[in-house]
Amino acid sequence: MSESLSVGVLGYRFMGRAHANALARLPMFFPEAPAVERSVLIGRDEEAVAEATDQLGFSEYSTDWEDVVGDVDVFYNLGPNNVHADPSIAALEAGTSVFCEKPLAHTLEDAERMRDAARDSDATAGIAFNYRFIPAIRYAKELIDSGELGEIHHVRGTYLQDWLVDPEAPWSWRNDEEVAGSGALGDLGAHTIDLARFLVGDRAGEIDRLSGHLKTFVDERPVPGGDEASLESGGGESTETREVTVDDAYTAQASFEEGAIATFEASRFANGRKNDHSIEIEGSKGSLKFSLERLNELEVLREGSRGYETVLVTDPDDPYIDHWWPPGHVIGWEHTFVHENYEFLSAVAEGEEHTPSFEDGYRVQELLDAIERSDSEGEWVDV
Ligand code: SOE
Repeated sequence: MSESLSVGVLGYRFMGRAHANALARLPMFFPEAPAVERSVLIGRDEEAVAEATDQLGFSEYSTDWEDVVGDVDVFYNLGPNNVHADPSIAALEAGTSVFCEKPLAHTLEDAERMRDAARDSDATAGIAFNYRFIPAIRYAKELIDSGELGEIHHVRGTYLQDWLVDPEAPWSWRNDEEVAGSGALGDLGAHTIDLARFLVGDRAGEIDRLSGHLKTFVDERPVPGGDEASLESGGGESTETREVTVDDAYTAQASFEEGAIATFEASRFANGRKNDHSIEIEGSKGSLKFSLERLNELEVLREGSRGYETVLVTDPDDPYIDHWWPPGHVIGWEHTFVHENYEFLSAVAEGEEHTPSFEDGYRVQELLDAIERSDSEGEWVDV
């Protein structure tokens, strides 16, 4: 391996910018992180990828992932869900480490192939569940692991957005089952289910039984522009419509092996909620509440106390905070990407496994799949 890690990134829109920003911040704020070269940016639209290459600070671009995955030390797969499997598997087979956006794949079969490829490869494979890397979430995990909440009884997770509540909001690949696999369920629910597993899994075990319900409120939407780029960005105008083949919202109830029970919900129709990812956990001794809209805070109920206290998680000894600003100088959504990139690239440089792994991504995908099965069969399913 060369002195610095060369990185090839597939995807240059929302997630491409979030990860490129993280890579640029690392040497400034995490000087102990391995050195990284933003080597190749990959995309199908040559003009757009060339422009993004300059903007995001990459050395060159390619329009074909097959030319890149064996030539770099690390491959980031930030493309739509149906292009997660083949490029990631090819990279792992070539000994290239892979960081893949969530959900792991658009089908359980592809997720299984990816999990197996990661098992068979000596390279590091990680899934980008960025919300695990919020300092307040790490703090919550420490409280739960140290037994401060006691036995876990309840987990309640919601991820609420409203960008599709307007029936004229444009169709995009996120509305297409063949590309995305599912809608709010895979895009948002994957985050919540991963957080639940991360936070309480060591005490409550895995989710072993669940029932799910999926809902599509608007089943046809106007197609913008016509080309791929405008489909992604929502730009352009057209009178054509296209069918929505995924859910706009889901709800699920679940039980954990050790007896805790959970409810989960995500929606793109929660009018007034922009990007609110919340999790609440109640245990025999204490409880906690977290909302992404106040991501520097954790509400904690401690044993013997009459009410919740709000803990501002910005002290130097809070996870990752010593890398940023003095106490009370809050951090934001983009910092979660810096933290996860730091952990992932450090694991790559050390030749170690990264958590969350492709195995974690696969476990989440099994649960997403079980929620869909439960909805279509109309009954609880064992996982
Ligand atoms: C969807 O709107 C989305 O961008 C997700 O794809 C991300 O994973 C989530 O973090 C924010 O919302």
